[in-house]
This record gives sequence, C-alpha cells and structure tokens, in this order.
Amino acid sequence: MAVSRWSPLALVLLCTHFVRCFSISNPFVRAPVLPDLYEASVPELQVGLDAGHFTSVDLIKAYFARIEEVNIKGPGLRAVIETNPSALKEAALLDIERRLTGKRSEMHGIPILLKDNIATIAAEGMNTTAGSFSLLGSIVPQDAGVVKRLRRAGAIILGKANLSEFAHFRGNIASGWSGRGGQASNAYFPHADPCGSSSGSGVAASIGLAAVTLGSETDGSITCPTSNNNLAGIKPTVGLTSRAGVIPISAHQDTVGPMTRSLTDAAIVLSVIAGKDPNDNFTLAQPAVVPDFTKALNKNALKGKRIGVPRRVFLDDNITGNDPSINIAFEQALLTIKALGATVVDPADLPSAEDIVASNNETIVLDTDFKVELNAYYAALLKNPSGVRSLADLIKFDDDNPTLEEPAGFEDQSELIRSEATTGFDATYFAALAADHDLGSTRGIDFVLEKFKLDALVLPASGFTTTPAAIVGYPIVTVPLGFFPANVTIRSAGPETVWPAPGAPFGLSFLGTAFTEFQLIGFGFAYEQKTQTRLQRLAFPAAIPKTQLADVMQK
Ligand SMILES: *[C@@H]1O[C@H](CO)[C@@H](O)[C@H](O)[C@H]1NC(C)=O
Ligand SMILES: *[C@@H]1O[C@H](CO)[C@@H](O)[C@H](O)[C@H]1NC(C)=O
Ligand SMILES: *[C@@H]1O[C@H](CO)[C@@H](O)[C@H](O)[C@H]1NC(C)=O
Ligand SMILES: *[C@@H]1O[C@H](CO)[C@@H](O)[C@H](O)[C@H]1NC(C)=O
Ligand SMILES: *[C@@H]1O[C@H](CO)[C@@H](O)[C@H](O)[C@H]1NC(C)=O
Ligand SMILES: CC(=O)N[C@H]1CO[C@H](CO)[C@@H](O)[C@@H]1O
Repeated sequence: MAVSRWSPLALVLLCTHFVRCFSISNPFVRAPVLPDLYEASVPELQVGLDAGHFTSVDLIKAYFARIEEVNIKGPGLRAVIETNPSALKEAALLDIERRLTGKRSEMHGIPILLKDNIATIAAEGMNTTAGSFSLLGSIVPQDAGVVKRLRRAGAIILGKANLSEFAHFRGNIASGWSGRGGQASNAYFPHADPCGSSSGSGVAASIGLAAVTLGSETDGSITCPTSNNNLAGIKPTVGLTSRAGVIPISAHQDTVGPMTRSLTDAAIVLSVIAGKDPNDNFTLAQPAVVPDFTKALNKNALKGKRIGVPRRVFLDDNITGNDPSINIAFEQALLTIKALGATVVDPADLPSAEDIVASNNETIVLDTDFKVELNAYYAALLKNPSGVRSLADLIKFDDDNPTLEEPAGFEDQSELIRSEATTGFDATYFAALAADHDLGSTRGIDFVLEKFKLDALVLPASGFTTTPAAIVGYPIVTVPLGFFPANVTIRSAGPETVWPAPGAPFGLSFLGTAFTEFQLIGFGFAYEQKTQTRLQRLAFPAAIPKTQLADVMQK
C-alpha cells in the first residue's frame, strides 16, 4: 500500500503511533521514492517496509516478475530453478506481524534465494535437489539449520538458485550447469561464466532477482561466483554456519554463507545464519557468542592493520591462469589498502605455496567424505521418487537418464565414480587430512600470519586463492576489485560459456585464520566503501530486469 494515496489526516493518526514515520521521510511533501531493486540494500528495504511505503508482498511480486523477465525468457540467465509457491502467503503474514508488533530482525520480510543444495521442507512446495533429477520430489526430513534461523528471523525464502550440479562435485562439467537448471550465465556479458558452484545465487544477487542470496563453498564456490558477479560474499569458517540439511560434499570443508550486493547486507545475513546447531557438531566448536557482524562495518577498519600479500604462486599468472588485468587491478588495490592506513607486508609468502598447488590431499579427503556423507543424505530422505538411495544408484541413474543428466557436453561424472571407488576412513584418508592441516595452517595461513604479525592476507579472488583456506576451513571475505578491459582475450569456459569477457567483474579476497570473519568484514568494508567498485558497471542491458516495486503495487 502506497503512503502517497493516504490523506494527510490518516498519516497524522498513523504517525502518532509510529513516530519513526517522521524521521525517515516526509510523506506530506511527495510520494516516497521506492528503492531500485537492482541495487536495493536490506537496510533500504527495511526503511521502506517500516514506513509502509511498500510491503513484503510487494517485494515478492516484484522479485518474481524480475525472475520471470530474465531467467528463461530474454537473456535466459537460468539463475533460478524454482520459486516458492508459499512465498506470497508467508509475506502477507509477516507484513501483518510487522504492523502489529514490529519486525523480528533486520531480515524480517526480506526475500532470500537459496542455493538448491539447502533443504526446505517439501510442504512449502519447493524441491531440494542440488540441481539433480535424482532428487526431484524427494522429501527432506526438515529445513536446513540455516533455513530454520532465517525463518525465525522473519526472512522469506523466495526460491532455489541454480548451481553447478552437486556443488560441482560430479566431474569435468562447466560451472553453472545442472540437469534441472541448465546452464546459468553471467549478467555482465552474454554467455559469460557465472563461476560456481553457487552460480545462480551469484547471478541473481548481481541484478536484484532477490534481496540477498545464500551460497555454499567447499573450495571456491562462494568466493568465485562472488568475484565473477560483482558481489560481496562471505565464506565463513567451517563450523560458524550449520551444514545440517545441506546436500554435502565434505563436513571438513563445506560452509554456507551470504552472497550480496554489499558487505552490509552480507553482515546482516551472516549475523542471522551463524550459530550453533546440534545437528552439525562442527558448529559446537565455534566461539560462545556470535558477534553482531554489522558492528564490523567500520570504514577505518584497515587503519593500523598489517595485511600480507602471499605473492609467490598465488600472483603468478602462469600458475593461476588469471588474465594479467587482474594483477594490474590488484596492485592498485594494494595502494588503496595502504592509503586506508594499513601496512602492506609484501611479500608474505606461504612456505607451502607450491605444495598446495601440487597436492592431491584435498581430493582424497573430499572423495572419501562425499561418498559417506551423500549416502547418509539419501538415506535420511523420507521419500525419493527417483529410487536413488546411494552414490552408486546416482551414477546409474545419470547413465540411465542421459537426456536429463548427460546432455551433449555435460556427460562427465568422473568425480562421482572416483568417490564411489573410495573405501572409507582409512590410513590414506587420515594422512591426507593431516597433510591438509600442514599445507593450509602449519606451513600455510597460520604460519605466515604469525611470522609477519599479520591481521589478514589479501589476494585476487580468482586463481588458487581459495585452496589454502578450503583445506583448513578458514574464512574468506570477497568484494569487487575491477572489470576486464574491452580488449581482453575471450576464451571458452564450457560448451555454452566464455571467460574472461569484456567488462566482466572480478573480486578481491581477504583471508584469515578460523573465526576472524569480524575482522575480515571490516577490512572488506573499508575497501568497498572507499572504492565503490560495484557501482562502476551495470549488467548488459537485456540482463537488467525492468520490473520495479511501483509496477506491482496496487494502483
Ligand atoms: C518439485 O518439483 C515438481 C516438478 O516440477 C513439482 O511438481 C513439485 O511440486 C515440487 N515440489 C515438491 C516438494 O515436490
Ligand atoms: C562430530 O561427530 C563425529 C561422529 O559422531 C566425530 O567423529 C567428530 O569428531 C565430531 N566433530 C566435532 C568437530 O565435534
Ligand atoms: C610466465 O611465462 C612466460 C612465458 O613462458 C615467461 O616469459 C614469464 O617470465 C613467466 N612469468 C613468471 C612470473 O614466471
Ligand atoms: C600431501 O601433502 C604432502 C605435503 O604436506 C605431500 O608431501 C604429499 O605428496 C601430498 N600427498 C598427495 C597424495 O598429494
Ligand atoms: C589491451 O589494451 C591495453 C592498452 O589499451 C594494452 O596494454 C594491452 O596489451 C591490450 N591487451 C590485449 C590482449 O590486446
Ligand atoms: C523459476 C524458473 O524459471 N524455473 C525454470 C528453471 O529451468 C527449468 C528448466 O528449463 C524450468 O523447467 C523451470 O521452470
């Protein structure tokens, strides 16, 4: 309902009960300015919702219409697999609650899109499939731990985002492709790689198909699509956010985190989803109190801090395969970080750098964990119409349903086959886990942080940046760094995608030891606020949805 239609008398009566009306805007002067959903932040949406300028029902309608414009039609971005058929009903109840008793949290009435590996109860009407037809119609035992927290905070699940099938743990398949969702693509250049595996979350957040999104990362799956889609993203420490009800790769490396247009929004979402969950015992090891991560949003956070640059290997284009324009932008970022008052320690090399790139230890751990954990996931389902109850069944299902799961160019399931060949937690597995700790911590991140008395490390998001953190479960905060130049060499990234691409974005990552999200968010925020890089470029015109709140609100 638009305030502009109300008589001044009604507004006076209303606003004597809701004093904040006057402090937010002056509705007597002109109709409220509705936020542009391409960029709207959670705090902006809350201002409009609290003031009654629009409702959560309006927001759901607008986001649904925006998805409809670009998902299958138009540029066919294939960012979203399903929308929530109960969302409008849920929004209406949350609107009433807001009017009666105020908002439960900063996420009250805010539509959030979930990567399709995060479970929601079937009664609500959505599937949870990791993009695989083997899970279509499956009945999960309960909401994922992070979904329970989101619902308690009043958030509305808008739908499920496309992803690299099984979080890119199937084989040599292009990022952003799943059997159910097809090939997701980037909004900054036609058919550009959205990266993955949280591809749809990244694309959807980048052009405002939802207020905010959740992704998950095992090694790179939040950080890379955050980078490719001009976003702010947080890959939390393993154990800060619950993985209960998340279709797994590995309990040692999987983590759920926000992918948003600003670190402010990411901090709001993380504050809601972080916390202990008896259904994920890794969360029991987290610090006693979950901080309010919005308190980390300090423009001066880099002042007096020591930021290290692990230059060897991680900044070598011959090893990372990065286009040279990324390092050019990165050197500029180091100057900005200095200008923001930090001491840049450069180089601050990881003794294990070359060994990390050469190591097969991570693959051994993931292959072993995936079989055990995916089998447990299938076994816990209350129902699965495909009949698939194990990894072995899944491999057979894919081969038996090639039109659904192995179309031309997307046949490979070598990762599933390799995982199926593992035989459980043997000596090789435990040696690989120990080696990962050595590589990522003892001779890796913790070594260099201590040696140079650093507060964090900084690197371009793309390349091998995510691996040292992945193998020890450490956090990464990523913000926009720059865009490829118009003359960048376009290469194939899959049967239907290219990368890099002219004008496509790339990100900057801050890394630290376990449970240092609060500090990393501060560093990312200081850099984000100083540079405002995201705002330098829009998506290509056909990928920008036109529907705004005014279009769906009752005239
Ligand atoms: C899952 O998808 C199917 C097919 O698109 C649909 O009929 C069903 O309502 C969805 N939800 C559940 C919980 O099965
Ligand atoms: C979680 O539980 C499993 C098995 O019950 C156990 O092996 C593992 O050590 C526990 N992990 C943590 C972090 O408590
Ligand atoms: C990368 O490879 C090129 C060509 O082989 C070589 O000229 C260059 O020195 C190498 N760069 C580094 C950092 O090793
Ligand atoms: C595991 O990492 C160690 C270094 O910590 C290395 O010596 C070993 O070769 C690696 N194993 C595999 C299988 O890559
Ligand atoms: C792109 O243009 C810049 C200067 O405008 C030049 O330095 C660079 O070499 C060019 N790159 C390619 C791949 O042609
Ligand atoms: C919400 C939406 O557009 N979902 C579509 C995702 O892609 C599949 C496969 O093309 C469609 O069946 C869904 O309708």
